[in-house]
Amino acid sequence: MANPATNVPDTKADTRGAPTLEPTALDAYYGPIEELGLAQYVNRLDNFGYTVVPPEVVAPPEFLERITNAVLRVATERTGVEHRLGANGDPGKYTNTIFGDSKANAQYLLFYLLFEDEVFEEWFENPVFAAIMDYIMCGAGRFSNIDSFVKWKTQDVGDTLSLGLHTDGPASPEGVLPFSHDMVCNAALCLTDYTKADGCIAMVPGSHRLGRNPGPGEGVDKAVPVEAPRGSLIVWHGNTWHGAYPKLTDGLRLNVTTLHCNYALKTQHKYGRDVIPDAMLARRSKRFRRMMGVDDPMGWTTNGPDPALWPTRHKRTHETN
Ligand SMILES: O=C(O)CCC(=O)C(=O)O
Ligand SMILES: [Fe+2]
Repeated sequence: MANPATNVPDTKADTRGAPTLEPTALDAYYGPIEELGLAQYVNRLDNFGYTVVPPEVVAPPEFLERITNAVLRVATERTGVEHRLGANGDPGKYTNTIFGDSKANAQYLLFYLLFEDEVFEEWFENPVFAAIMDYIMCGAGRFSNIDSFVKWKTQDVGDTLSLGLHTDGPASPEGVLPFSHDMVCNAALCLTDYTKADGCIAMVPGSHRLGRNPGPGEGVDKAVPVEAPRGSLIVWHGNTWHGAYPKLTDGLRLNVTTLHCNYALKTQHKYGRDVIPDAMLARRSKRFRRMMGVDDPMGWTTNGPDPALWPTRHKRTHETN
């Protein structure tokens, strides 16, 4: 690899990619976990593949109220149908094809929430959430999306999961996932209680250690419901097999879901320097700027990479503040 400033090959100075253990980087991402008292949650995350952080550790009730109201407002505006927690959902005029027929599947995804309300930016800045995601991604993460799954009572109550088991990670064509590190990880902030009858998420404990996607129907008998009160944060590794149970009760199951990905991947949502306004960056942390990929050095044209943006080893991606 050439030094981008001089374009001269300089193998001595360029050690990116050399597998070295960096205790300072490990401290940087484990330190906040200990400081915030989150060790027990990441312990379960690493052993079972997922973890539940209780509401009192995640955010105050006022924050939960604000983010719930924001999601309900966006749902109402996009669908043209009034949404409230106690009533079943309706995609109305909001069409996206992620779940095929949303009415039949009794759920839809509310995409691209970042620009809908400042409360979504604030959620990205939550210190507990940030510490856990930075720990998993070793500081090499990017925000990939911020969505809400809007889900209600299904008419077609089968004996199986209503969302089949899958992982969120990009696999090889053969379905192999990386063992060494997470290319993605995911988190759901529960805006309603999660119970099996209410259609909670299903996880296969330990499946993150298999390093591959499930085959058709595989693992369903080993899936467990992740029951958690409103305000809980459920976090899982990119390799963890998960799905969801059908909702058997009236009213909404609502969340805010935020996939994170390694900086080398494309983000699901359109973020980056072309879309994140300066005003948003001005009111947010340096971490927010980095996680939004604002200084992504890729996308070179005739002059190659911009030396000001080019990372030296992982320095930029490991910035913590
Ligand atoms: O509906 C659910 O709880 C599962 C959603 C899911 O698979 C995801 O957020 O990646
Ligand atoms: Fe998923």
